[in-house]
Amino acid sequence: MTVALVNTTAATMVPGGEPYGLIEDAAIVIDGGVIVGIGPRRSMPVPSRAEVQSLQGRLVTPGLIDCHTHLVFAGDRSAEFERRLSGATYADIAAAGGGIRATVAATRAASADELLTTARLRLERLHRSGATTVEVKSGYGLDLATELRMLQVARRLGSEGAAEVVTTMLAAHVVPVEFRHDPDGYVALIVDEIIPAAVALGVVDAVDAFCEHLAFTPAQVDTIFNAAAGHGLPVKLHAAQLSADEGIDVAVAHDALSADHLEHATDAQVAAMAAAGTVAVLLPGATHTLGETARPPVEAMRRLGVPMALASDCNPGTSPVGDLALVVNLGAVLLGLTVEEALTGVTRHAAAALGLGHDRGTLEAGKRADLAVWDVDRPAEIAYWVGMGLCSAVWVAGEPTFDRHRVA
Ligand code: DI6
Ligand code: FE
Repeated sequence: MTVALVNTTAATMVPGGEPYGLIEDAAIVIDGGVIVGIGPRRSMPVPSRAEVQSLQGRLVTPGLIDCHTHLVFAGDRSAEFERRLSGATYADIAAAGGGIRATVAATRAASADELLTTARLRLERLHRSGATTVEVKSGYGLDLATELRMLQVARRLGSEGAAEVVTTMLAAHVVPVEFRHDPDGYVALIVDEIIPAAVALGVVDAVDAFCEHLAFTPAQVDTIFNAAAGHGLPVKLHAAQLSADEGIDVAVAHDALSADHLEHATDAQVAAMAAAGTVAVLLPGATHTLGETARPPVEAMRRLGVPMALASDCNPGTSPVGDLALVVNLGAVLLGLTVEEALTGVTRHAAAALGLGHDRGTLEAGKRADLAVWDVDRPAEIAYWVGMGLCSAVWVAGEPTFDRHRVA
């Protein structure tokens, strides 16, 4: 079926022309789930067989892409949040048996159905904030069975419709208690058993690790990335979130898709990322939730041309965030991105961070017809309004998944 969407302003996010790649009074022609033509309506040939639909004057952007989430998990850490508000630190809570370990215990105890039910609700909320592609990591299992269960649940979510899911193995999130005296033994388990089993089941699209003094060393990350390469899997890294080390250098050496967090990245590391084309994934939800004062070196990234993506980091400890419009706001307000940079961060650059830049992330002919439709006149409003829920319709691969105006 051919559809032509009209009566809309399109923020195509295609670089090089108008800010936001803006097209006023646009027509978008969709065929077979793909955009086959987009341009000003007066100069856009609309095939006579096309079903013409009005977007009622609303703004349309590419479907948003959340390229870093941990949205499969069990348990509840809102009490930790309350304790932090009254003075406890993230480290105090971890030392008292809370933090990531609490989520690992709850996730190990949860069935696939339980994980699926809670993760589905989170994915649905992200989708209703405009997300059409969502990356989902494992990393709260830290044993073979639970890591695989998390990834199977993520795959299943992706097969249910709504947003498309891309899966990432993060068995190297932290060292599980049972390996606390033998972290290299755990790395060997990841390399010898967990990654190969996930590959055999077809549930893993990329491999991630958390490089930090309280997690894994650069040398351990290097070992894990070598294993990923042996299976033909791309890699990415949680790097320089809490302290500086050589993690980013390891990521660049392995041609990582992205390095994420980066609050403590050095100038030399930013330059190395620019040279390698590594995407910087910035996660302002964690900055906000933890009240962190360190900021990623946005000015150096901008100057050297490192592509900056933004993501929710949706997780129960440091970023309980499930709305990409809020992430755009936080990227602008907390990290100092321009609104155009922030919107590029959840579209074109987020697609690049997932290795999907060839088929999504902008509105242009040849890309998937993944669209978010907004109750605003100008793109800047997506960053400006907070908590307004302004995404009013989403299309995935040429099909509307919901439209609040039409349902009303
Ligand atoms: N960095 C983080 O901020 C989260 N994981 C990571 O690698 C923390 C996740 C949690 O506290 O559950
Ligand atoms: Fe994360």
